[in-house]
Amino acid sequence: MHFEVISLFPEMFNAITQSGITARALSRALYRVEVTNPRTYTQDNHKTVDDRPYGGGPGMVMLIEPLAKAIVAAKARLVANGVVPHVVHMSPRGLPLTHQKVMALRDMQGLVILASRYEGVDQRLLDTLVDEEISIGDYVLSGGELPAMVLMDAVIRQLPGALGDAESANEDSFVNGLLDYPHYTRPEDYEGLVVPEVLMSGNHAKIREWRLKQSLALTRAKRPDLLAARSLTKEEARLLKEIDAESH
Ligand code: 4FV
Repeated sequence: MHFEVISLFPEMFNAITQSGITARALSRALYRVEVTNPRTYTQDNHKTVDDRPYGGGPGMVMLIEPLAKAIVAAKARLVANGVVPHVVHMSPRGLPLTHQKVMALRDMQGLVILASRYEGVDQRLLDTLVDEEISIGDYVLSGGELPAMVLMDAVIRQLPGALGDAESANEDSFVNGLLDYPHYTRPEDYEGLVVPEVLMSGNHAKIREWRLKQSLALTRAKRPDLLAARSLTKEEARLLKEIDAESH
């Protein structure tokens, strides 16, 4: 996977290239990342990348030229590496980032990710060079860098070899379409709060069933929309009936 990121704050991306699973994956060459500052593609002394909006209104809009040149150069680098580029702009106006979307992006060879700032980007750039807009949630941030890193982190984790056994467990939350079950570790008794007995039983069938039931109960309570979006196995239907019976 080749990431070509366009951002006014390239140094922010140290957060994923210097730490943790994403840093390890980079050191193992599971992906490559290049971050370009669009100021590189300005001609004026002030390296201007924004200007006032036509039609008035608050804030500034990012100029098309520096961004267009940066995107074209990034796409050319991907093509030169035999990679088909897909251009993503991080924006509250985008489609929500979901596990399904992460998996679709993971299967691509190269992503150009535009992390914008200010009020937004000249629409003509979006109309001509951006393939899709993706949002990480219905709120407004100061820039697209954190959303870009959220997307990159989620995609990198899905690259073959990125996760060892220790990390792969918490993939379950959205792989099976349910919220993750509760986790416990030492001590067995913390100020009188004890670990559920089933987890100490060594009975793996019972532990698996308990975890699935916990996931179903949590998902029903907190994200019924996820349950509605998936078909249930016979076992899940049975467990949900038990949950309902126990809650009345
Ligand atoms: C955002 C989001 C987001 C909007 C204006 C950057 C900011 C500023 N991106 N999901 N939510 N972007 O808030 O992706 O330019």
